[in-house]
Amino acid sequence: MRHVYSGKVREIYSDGADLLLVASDRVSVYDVVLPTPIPDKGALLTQLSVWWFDRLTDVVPNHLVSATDVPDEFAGRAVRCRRLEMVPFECIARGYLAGSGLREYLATGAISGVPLPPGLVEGSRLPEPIFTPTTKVSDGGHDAPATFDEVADAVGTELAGRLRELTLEVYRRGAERASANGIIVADTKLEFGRDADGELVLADEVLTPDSSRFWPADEWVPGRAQHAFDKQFVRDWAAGTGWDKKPPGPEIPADVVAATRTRYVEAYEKITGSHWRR
Ligand code: Q0N
Repeated sequence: MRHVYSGKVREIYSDGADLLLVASDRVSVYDVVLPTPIPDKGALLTQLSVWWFDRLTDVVPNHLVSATDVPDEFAGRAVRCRRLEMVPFECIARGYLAGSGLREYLATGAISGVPLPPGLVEGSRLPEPIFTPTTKVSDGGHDAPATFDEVADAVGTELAGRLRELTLEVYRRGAERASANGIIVADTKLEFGRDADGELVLADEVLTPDSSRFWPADEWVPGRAQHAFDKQFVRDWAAGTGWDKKPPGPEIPADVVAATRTRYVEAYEKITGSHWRR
């Protein structure tokens, strides 16, 4: 096994023909990883992603090989997947206005070239979900918006159109299931690749709180920053410490760790409808 990638909260290993995607219990706020783990976070997100992959096979095939055939030290928080030729764009669907999409809308009235009506505010629901791809910027920079035409120029119009359709369909499925259980999926980021036969395959993780913005539906108030379903306790506590949001971040107190773990368990249980046990 060879370590091939380190992200803020995940690692990738190469294992023969396969890759192992390993989720840690690390949590980041304000783009900084804090020194205190959230117990089970890696497993909860991995199992939620696996649950979604299984329920989306009628929409798109995925890269999963096994969620159980992984080394013991990673049990529950890793997946074995097929190595793909990755599409060099992050495929993002947005149903609500937040984050970089909000900033781009306020500056230009559009996101990734998709025009939006005037008068929207932070947290607004969009008239319909939109496809707002970004290009991956290497060495840790933030991703840059790409228009549909830029994606089409890079990968061809047909593939670009399929990426848009699949991304929006995955978002609609996720948003519908979550909203029936009190969670708004404001947006979600997908990654696709192509297998040896050239077939388009869904990769990375799907519809987790790390790859998507989850908001508690009963606290949704357009016109202000929305509460994060998962990280709000950490954010509120961190802001209250006077920390300047530069690394290193502060240790998280036990009560905030416990409340945050409960939120990840709740996200898993509300979406899958099954009990988290371990
Ligand atoms: C791959 N990434 C993107 C956070 C950042 N199935 C695959 N085959 C080949 N390469 C990749 C995958 C997948 N998934 C995707 N890097 C390599 C970086 N992400 C990946 C997960 O961690």
